[in-house]
Amino acid sequence: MSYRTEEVAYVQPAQPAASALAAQATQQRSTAEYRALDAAHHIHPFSDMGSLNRSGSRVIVKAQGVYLWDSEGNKVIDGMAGLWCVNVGYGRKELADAAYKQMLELPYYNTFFKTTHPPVIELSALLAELAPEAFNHFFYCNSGSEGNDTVLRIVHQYWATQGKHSKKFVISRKNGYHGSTIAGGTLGGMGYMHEQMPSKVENIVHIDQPYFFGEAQGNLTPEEFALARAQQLEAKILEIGADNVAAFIGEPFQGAGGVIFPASTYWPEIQRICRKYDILLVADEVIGGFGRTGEWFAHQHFGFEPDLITLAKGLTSGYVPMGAVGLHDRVAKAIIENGDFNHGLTYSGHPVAAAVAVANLKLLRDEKIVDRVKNDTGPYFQKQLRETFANHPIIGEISGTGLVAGLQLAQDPKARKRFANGGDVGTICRDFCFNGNLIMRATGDRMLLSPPLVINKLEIDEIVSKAKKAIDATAQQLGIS
Ligand code: PXG
Repeated sequence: MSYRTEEVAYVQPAQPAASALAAQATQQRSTAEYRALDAAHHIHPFSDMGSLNRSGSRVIVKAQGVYLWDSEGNKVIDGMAGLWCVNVGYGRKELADAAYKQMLELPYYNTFFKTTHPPVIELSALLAELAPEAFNHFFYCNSGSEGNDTVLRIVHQYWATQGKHSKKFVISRKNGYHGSTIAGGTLGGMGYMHEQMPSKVENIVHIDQPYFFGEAQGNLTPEEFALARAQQLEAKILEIGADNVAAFIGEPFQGAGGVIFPASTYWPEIQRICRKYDILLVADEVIGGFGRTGEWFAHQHFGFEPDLITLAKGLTSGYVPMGAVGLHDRVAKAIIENGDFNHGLTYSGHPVAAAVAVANLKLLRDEKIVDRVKNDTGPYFQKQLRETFANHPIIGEISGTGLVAGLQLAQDPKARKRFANGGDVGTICRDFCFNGNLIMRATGDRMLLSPPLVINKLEIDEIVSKAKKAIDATAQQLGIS
């Protein structure tokens, strides 16, 4: 390859007609060619590449609203909003326009060295307007994982400013998910990720999750069980020593871990314990943030007040990568008034990402999309799921609120008995969904739904009826009726 571009006169290529451009943009090669090239050169995240390369990936070529199209022309309804992120749905021109305009105006400048720029200023002011009252400051990064790395840095700095240097431990939960950087992976409680990590971040420990269906013993009610699980935090703090504990982090509801919704007793007790022992409370809002539960932030649904919130995904509806951490005033004050905070990324507050985030948040606000999830589509979605699967022979529990749900597949729903070989049945069901042109994610034997927040009732009906078909087919394959 030659880099001697100065010798080459640049010739503007002839512009193809708009329709030809669109065809090119969506598909330039046959499915077989795409698959062969993908297998030859692309390592996918969280995948067994040998087996994937043998079967071939599904090639997604375009999207609009709540629908995706693959390279074979199949129209697929996206029950997962991409990976829990495309909150405003696909194809919103406002976001593309914001990116285009910003790229021409100022595609990049940094926010180090005493500089800033309009998009990041507008975004910060808008987030302060949309977030709960005490959240007025935001630090930016590119992803949820980096957001949680940033959380660790802020927590550490906060306690240093308070002169409490021994407060180093962060408590998190088994089966929580906080990303896949070394810090995110350590904070998360996924054993299969820990096994493959070269090393872990120090001073991170885990307590049990509030997973009632799978882990409650005896005759505990969901409320009693959730309270007991929250009280494990207190036991862990006493074991480590409150002077050594810096923070507790949790997703208000566990997303990747299976849409696990704790009973109402859980978060108030966690908050009480954090306050009692002077421990920062961090809500990882990467999935729950920006309307998923019908509130702007999921911690508002559960009624607690965190000190830090991690944001990503719905911040830009996934159109471009961006993450952030929101700081409660009391934490922000300590960070602002105590000298250098030595943390930052080339793309902290990237102008194009910030411009897209602003356009996205304005859509969520001005089109009253979050309100609709709370008062209309969310309740409808939950009702349809609960009615459709009432007394279903392999559905043990439906969790969720707003536009997020987890369906527990179970051998004996009434006895809360799960299938042996956790995950096998989920995979069978997931494959039926896939073949039925519904994207529904499986975590073990829980089937997860988290559609774009702009979904309408007809589209909700389509998801629910396709999910029913897939779950019925799964039951039939298992010989259960
Ligand atoms: N926190 C939470 C609560 C998340 O769900 C992250 C942090 C990390 O964000 P980034 O942007 O670094 O990926 C996440 C991400 C799945 C799945 O299969 C879930 C996530 C990511 C990829 C796959 O459910 N959540």
